[in-house]
Amino acid sequence: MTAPNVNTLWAKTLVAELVANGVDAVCLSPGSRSTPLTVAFAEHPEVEVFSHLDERSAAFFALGRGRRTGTPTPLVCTSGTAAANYHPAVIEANQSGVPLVLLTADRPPELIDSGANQTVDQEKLYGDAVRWYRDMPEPEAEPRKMRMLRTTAARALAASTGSDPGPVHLNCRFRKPLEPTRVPDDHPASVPDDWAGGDRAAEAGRDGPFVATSGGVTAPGEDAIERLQDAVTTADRGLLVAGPADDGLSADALERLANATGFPALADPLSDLRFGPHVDRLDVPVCAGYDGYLGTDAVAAWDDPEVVLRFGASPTSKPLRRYLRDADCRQFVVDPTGGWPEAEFTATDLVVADADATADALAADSLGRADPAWREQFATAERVHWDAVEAALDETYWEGGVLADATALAPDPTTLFVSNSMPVRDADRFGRPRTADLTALANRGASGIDGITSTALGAGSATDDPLVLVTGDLAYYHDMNGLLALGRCGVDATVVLLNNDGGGIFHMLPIEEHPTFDEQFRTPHGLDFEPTEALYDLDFERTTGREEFRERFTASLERAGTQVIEVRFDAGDSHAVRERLAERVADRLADT
Ligand SMILES: Cc1ncc(C[n+]2csc(CCOP(=O)(O)OP(=O)(O)O)c2C)c(N)n1
Ligand SMILES: [Mg+2]
Repeated sequence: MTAPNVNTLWAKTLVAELVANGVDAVCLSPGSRSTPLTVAFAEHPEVEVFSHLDERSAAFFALGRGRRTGTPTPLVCTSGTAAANYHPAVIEANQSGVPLVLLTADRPPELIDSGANQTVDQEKLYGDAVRWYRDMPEPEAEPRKMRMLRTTAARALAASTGSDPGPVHLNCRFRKPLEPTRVPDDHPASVPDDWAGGDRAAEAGRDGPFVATSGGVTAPGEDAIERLQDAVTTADRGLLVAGPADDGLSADALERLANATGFPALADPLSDLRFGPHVDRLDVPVCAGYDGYLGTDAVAAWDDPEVVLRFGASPTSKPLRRYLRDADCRQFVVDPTGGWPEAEFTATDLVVADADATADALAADSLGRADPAWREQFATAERVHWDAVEAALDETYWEGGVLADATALAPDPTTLFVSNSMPVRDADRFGRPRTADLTALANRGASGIDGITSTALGAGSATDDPLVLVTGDLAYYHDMNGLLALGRCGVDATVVLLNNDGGGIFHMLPIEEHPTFDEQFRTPHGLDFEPTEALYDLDFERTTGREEFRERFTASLERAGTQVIEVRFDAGDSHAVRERLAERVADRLADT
């Protein structure tokens, strides 16, 4: 079959090559200039199509899928501001290393800056936020260009998923006709009758990818392993710190490293090491209450660690970041991308290598085990912290209590998405380690409160796990458009809406005392979110008190469909509970 015009040939070839390289889904948004790509994706039998009306939500949805799976879901939009609406998600994908492939349609080059409709400068639109950019040439039935097209598709995916994953942008220019209509033989967009079938790069392609790309794992150099071994074997007190990472240190590698060193492991909820069967298997404590005790006077009186091995991004917990800042010791940061994820500038060694490869190379030799008293200090602090949390849950309910309950009650397995602001911090401080396979995710690259719902639903669409989203009211408001994906993209979720009527996080800042605090920072809005039930495919439920929340949460996870469970709090009260708890932990630790 010969394509009816060169745009159709070009788009079909591009899509075929993406599919040959593993793409199996796409996020499409309506528009005219992108017609060739939209039709090629929509008609491909092996591509699952997620249709989004709002490009901003589309990009966050694709981000969620990429974050959950490590595989990009391409995005297609029309020219103009549509492409600019991808930008927030591109920034997040860049800063948290999530694969994303952006296919923006554009006009032919002579129309740039000409006053032509819906025409803007899309060249390098996302600046340095992409791993790779190509301004695609105009489609043409020409063998070398077709080979370039297929090679570019393979290269885009390789750049997006390689050792430093992230977004890739192909700006795709099309001249009319955009639809798959046959043009006369003498039309500039015509494809010669025998051409497409005759060139191996065009419709036929190859058996499999035109270019098969393979990456690899960056192994640590011998010098790095020697430095690590020297530091670890001579240390009585060491720590393993796993920060947020979608594909960081694995539980198996952590287990081997923890058992070889005897160092306590501090696991960020977003590290994938806070939850899972390994939690019971390690013979060192998997620490998760550190946000509650590292800032106390009792801990300040402990000896500093002598060595810290850090994996993943900078930890969510501020007390942990401060503790690492103040510890006078050797600090190794292991990062396969060489991204220096260390904003306190206290690292003494950067190891540019895969986390598991580094852990395994290190654990292969006998390292001598850390001082048991050091481990015991952490084990005791953990007990004090979690006892205090349990006691508080019996007495009162606060936003953090919801995170404690949601992480404790989520079925095994669950994909748990937590919004920025207080939900992720409360998940960090109150999400107790358990053996269930919870995949906790958040947008911590740029920590925006935009696109939270869409990212969560994207992550949920990519797995059979039940999906739980815990979000604040401003974040829920910010991405209400994203709720359309529930019905349109067939995603079910349990959404916990912590409604404290504004930005509760600002209570933690000195601005709380300033006269502008309420109007300009906390921004109480009084919005009633119940009407989202009538607009979107969801049931809206309001709860009060712990027991009712626990019942509804559990029931929601046993039901089909989406339930938004709103729990109302006074942000100041919740904050007071957090402070009381911190004091209690500090007092009890001082007594031990
Ligand atoms: C897009 C964006 N705008 C503004 C901010 C600044 N900001 C951080 S937290 C926050 C308040 C969030 O409120 P909510 O979602 O209700 O969570 P809460 O603070 O109540 O826990 C704001 C406005 C941001 N991070 N991202
Ligand atoms: Mg709020």
